[in-house]
Amino acid sequence: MRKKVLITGFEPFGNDTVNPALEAVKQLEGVIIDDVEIVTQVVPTVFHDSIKAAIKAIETYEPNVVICVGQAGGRTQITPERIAINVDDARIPDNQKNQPIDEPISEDGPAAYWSTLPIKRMVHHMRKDGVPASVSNTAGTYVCNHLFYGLMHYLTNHASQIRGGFIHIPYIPEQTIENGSPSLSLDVIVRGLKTVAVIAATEKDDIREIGGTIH
Ligand code: PCA
Repeated sequence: MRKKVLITGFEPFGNDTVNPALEAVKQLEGVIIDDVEIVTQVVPTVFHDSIKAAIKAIETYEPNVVICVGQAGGRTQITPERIAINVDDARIPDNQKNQPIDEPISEDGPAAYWSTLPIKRMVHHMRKDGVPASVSNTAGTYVCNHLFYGLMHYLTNHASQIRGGFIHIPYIPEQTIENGSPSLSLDVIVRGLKTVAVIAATEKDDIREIGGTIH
């Protein structure tokens, strides 16, 4: 039976005019790999509006799996996030000039939600395919963590059979020409996200493999 994976990507934010997540979703729209169909949604880099856009897409597409993707400048690998925490603490304003500081995302929500994607299995398969990848234990406290928390809060309360999670990706080379930050080519990022989509859609259980961090 065909499985549908919704992948969301953020618009550029801060000083960037490009967001690799947006560039990746443009290439992933409509891709079909075996029995897995990818649909995509662009989301604004704005607190609350990003959650609304993702929920609207979930209600429209009724996917089996939702994977939200955002840029994590400075990272060297594709990083499935383990956990979303219930706090907004913005270091820079979002694209609508909101800058919440130490505010809960949901007043009555739990402190955190786990990703319900098989994060270590996704890392394992990306690495096997030559794509640099690791599990991340923090999605930060900006709009990405906010969307991740809002997604899991919605899925927990409305549609628990849909699995969801978040993946941060590095800069692409065109963003790092002057600043010397690490980057991954868009081709490699797209390849990694295709692997992730297939694994997330077809494998429910995670694997037990060393991959934690000391700090
Ligand atoms: N990255 C930001 C928000 C949008 C994006 O792509 C973050 O990590 O919060």
